[in-house]
Amino acid sequence: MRVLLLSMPDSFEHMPPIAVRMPNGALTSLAGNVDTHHQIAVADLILVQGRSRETLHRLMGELKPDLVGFSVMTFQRRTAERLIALVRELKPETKVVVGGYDPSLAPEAYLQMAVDLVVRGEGEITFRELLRALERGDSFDHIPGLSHRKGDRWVHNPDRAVSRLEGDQIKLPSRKARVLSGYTLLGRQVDVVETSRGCTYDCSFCSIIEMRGRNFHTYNFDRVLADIRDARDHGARTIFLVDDNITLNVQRFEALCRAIIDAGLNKLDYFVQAMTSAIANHGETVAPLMRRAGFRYVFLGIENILEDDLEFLRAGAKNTARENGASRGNATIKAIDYLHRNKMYVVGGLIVGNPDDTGESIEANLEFARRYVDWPYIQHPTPYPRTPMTKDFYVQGLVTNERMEEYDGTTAVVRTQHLSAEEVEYQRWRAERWMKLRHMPAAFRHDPWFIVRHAPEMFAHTFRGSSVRSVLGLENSRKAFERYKAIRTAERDQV
Ligand code: B12
Ligand code: SF4
Repeated sequence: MRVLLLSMPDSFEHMPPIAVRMPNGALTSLAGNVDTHHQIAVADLILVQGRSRETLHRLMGELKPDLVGFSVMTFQRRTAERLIALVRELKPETKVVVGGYDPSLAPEAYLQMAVDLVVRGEGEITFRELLRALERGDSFDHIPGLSHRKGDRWVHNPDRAVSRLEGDQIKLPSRKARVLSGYTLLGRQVDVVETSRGCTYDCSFCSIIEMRGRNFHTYNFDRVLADIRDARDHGARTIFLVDDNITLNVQRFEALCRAIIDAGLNKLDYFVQAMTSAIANHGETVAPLMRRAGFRYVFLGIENILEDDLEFLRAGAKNTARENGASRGNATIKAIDYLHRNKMYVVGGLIVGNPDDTGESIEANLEFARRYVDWPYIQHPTPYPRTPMTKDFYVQGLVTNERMEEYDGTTAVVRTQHLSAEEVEYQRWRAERWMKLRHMPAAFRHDPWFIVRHAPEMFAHTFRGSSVRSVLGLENSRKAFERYKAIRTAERDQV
């Protein structure tokens, strides 16, 4: 069969496409796990942002797919719906399948769309079985994890158990299936690699538990190293490890760093997301190893520096420093210190705008970010489908916006007991732009040519909506904020 797999072009404020165009790891993993006679093409539409329609038009003409698959996050739902309509218009007999976090956790949203099939949860095996059934004209009834149409009703097959990632149950991704190019992270070609799946924590804002339950499964190191080599051989100079929580087993993570060093793969740059407690409690050993393995930016899920907010986010445990088994308070500063001493940069993930937040509590978090983090990644709590937090926000009557295309994490869609959603977002936006600016010299030292060539665009993106007058303080910054919001609204409507 001829299959076209697409990820959506929408990006959010912290991922300006000029500097960050990351591949979607799900699609190449699907491509690597179907029977080899199928012709699979993977197109990450972030690479053609602003030209998605034309590109899809072209690819549909060239590839003439029998099946088109869409990988969708919640904030991309409207874009997906529009592109699905385009596929239908161009080739009505093509089957359409959707998968990823949004279709898995809110399948009901897709049942009204021109969609034939929904893959819920992990996709590799379900998708392989789906292609076999389509090819043979078999029934779909025995494929776990699949929702499908039967006459005018939808049938939701039972969930598929999560894969244990043992042996070659899940084969390596197929990067050669990609038909677009231009991936980048600050000017270096980037690729994504997984070493594990799952997490056993249950942070209230995170979709992972509803997606796959509380579990943690790992790939063996031979497979991980082969995957990194394959990414490198396809041109990558930077690797983003996309595990849900790679630091859940710190001993394993340390062994992985050693394996990367021993395999000579430490010339590549690595980006990773880590838990503060893991780094704080094991920093003495893990941080120097990370440095030697080539880790450069570490996204720390700090979430919030105030205990009450951490309790609401159910993120206290993963932010606690321990000594001799006893709790020693918030782990964040200790974790940051270990990373800085080992010359890594900290991307500080913070969530502001929780139910009890006041202007002062938000400012305390912003001040923390100014002082301690190298690159701010500050978001607002966002009620994604079926997370525990979503329930809490609805019970408290704090959800003010149900336009899913705005659920991108930097648009405040809930208010607090004390502040409007708009006020929360304004406070973050106003502060964060300047924090980003401060990181430019460090980025310049690593990738001078990229920064020289693109600094004006990056600056313009960071200060979107601002004018010379507003930067000099001659115009109220709320005017600039309104312009920024208008730019974001127009940008969301690109498809
Ligand atoms: C790595 C990651 C990122 C990375 C890299 C993204 C990339 N291009 O790969 C970065 C840091 C850039 C990122 C950014 C964002 N992310 Co993110 N990210 C993740 C993370 C940690 C892992 C995703 C991953 O690659 N997994 C590995 C792949 C193989 O698994 P998978 O994606 O689940 O795919 C499997 C199935 O879903 C299914 N499948 C997926 N697509 C399809 C398509 C078809 C056709 C089929 C059949 C099956 C299928 O099969 C796949 C293989 O089993 C998750 C989960 C988590 N713990 O936080 C969040 C997560 C996906 N991100 C999320 C969000 C919201 C974002 C942001 C909007 C903002 C934010 N909160 O950071 C931005 C948007 C980025 C943008 N486009 O501008 C949410 C999505 C929630 C939702 N309901 O939409 C998650 C779940 C985190 C959360 N808040 O709970 N993210
Ligand atoms: S530790 Fe990370 S992956 Fe695990 S539940 Fe919390 S936010 Fe999600």
